[in-house]
Amino acid sequence: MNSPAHSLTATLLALALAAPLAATAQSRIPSLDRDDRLGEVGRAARQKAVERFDGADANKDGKLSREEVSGRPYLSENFDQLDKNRDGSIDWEEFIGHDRWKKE
Ligand SMILES: [Ca+2]
Ligand SMILES: [Ca+2]
Repeated sequence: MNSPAHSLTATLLALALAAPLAATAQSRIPSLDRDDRLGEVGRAARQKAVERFDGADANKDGKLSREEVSGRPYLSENFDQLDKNRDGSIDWEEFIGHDRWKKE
C-alpha cells in the first residue's frame, strides 16, 4: 500500500505526463463541420460511436451503467477510468473521450 505522500507524487507525475498527451489527442479530433475528407471521417466515426453507445444504453437514459456494459469487455474493464466524474455511469463525452462531438 502506498503512503499518502508517495501516491500524491505519483498522481502529480501522472497528471504532468498525461496533460500534454491529452492536449495533443484533443487537437487531433476533427471538427465535424469540416467540408473535407477529415470532416467526413469524423462524421463517420461519430456515427459509429453513436450506434455503439445507443446499442449499449438499454434504458435509453443517455448514459451507460455498469450493468449495461457488462457484456462489453472493453467498457466493463475500463469502466472506472472512463467514468471521469465518478458518478457511476459513462456518459457520451466520457464514452468518446472528449467533448468536441455532440451526440446529436
Ligand atoms: Ca443507460
Ligand atoms: Ca460519469
